[in-house]
Amino acid sequence: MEYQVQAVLEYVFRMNGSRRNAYPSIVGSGPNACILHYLENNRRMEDGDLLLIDAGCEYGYQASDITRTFPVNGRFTAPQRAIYEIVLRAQLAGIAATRPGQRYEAIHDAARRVLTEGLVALGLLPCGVEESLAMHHYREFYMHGTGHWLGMDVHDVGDYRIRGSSRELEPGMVFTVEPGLYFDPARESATFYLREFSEQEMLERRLRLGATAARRLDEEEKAKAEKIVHPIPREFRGIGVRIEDDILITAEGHDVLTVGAPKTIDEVERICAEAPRLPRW
Ligand SMILES: [Mn+2]
Repeated sequence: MEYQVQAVLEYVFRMNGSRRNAYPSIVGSGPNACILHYLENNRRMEDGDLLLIDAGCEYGYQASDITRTFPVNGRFTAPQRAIYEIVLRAQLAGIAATRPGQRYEAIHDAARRVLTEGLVALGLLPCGVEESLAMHHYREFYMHGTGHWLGMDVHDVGDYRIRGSSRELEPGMVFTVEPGLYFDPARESATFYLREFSEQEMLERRLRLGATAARRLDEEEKAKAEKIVHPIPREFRGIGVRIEDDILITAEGHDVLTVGAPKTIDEVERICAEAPRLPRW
């Protein structure tokens, strides 16, 4: 059961001196990997499922926030592997963009470009890479941001933009890099609207009009735009993958604080095949 995996994980946290979790553990298998804030953790895992674990302990009053996605039977299927590789490439591209002086939003830009390239290559988006980016079509399968500040709280305080422009990274800043892709098990197709927009514009509109009026205007624009209904092949439905690390900006570049957690397909499959190593009481 998912909650039994949660119990083992939190046992390891406690046995290593962490009194609390940084946030409620997400242990989502199969279709539950596609639910961003899944907290029930009450499903029986099945052969062929992916298991998405987003969990972090608090230690010395500092929060951590790590996500890894595992194949329940120890081996990724071909479609799972294809999606995992795209998310991993996007995550590495996001991390590679982290250094002092870089804009915070460069991380999201790098990650969504790689996700879009991968989705286009798999035939999951109806247009080319540049058009898909300009129209934000990746959002059908990647509906969250690429990270957040991390500190005494898991979504720590701090501005992401100052006077309208993205903040520059400075040594000592800590944040997460966490791209993902999610394919609802019941969704046979996605609707893509042919209209370009900038996130900056949308942000300003929301500030100017308020969330409700901005959403209404957005719906009106969508209704007027041309659209393409594009199929989602059955083999991808029900796949949810997210990979998340914690990054410290240093004087020279960055330090991946969670580098010890297996991440490549080979590393993940290898650790799935190993005998458990639980701390003893
Ligand atoms: Mn996070």
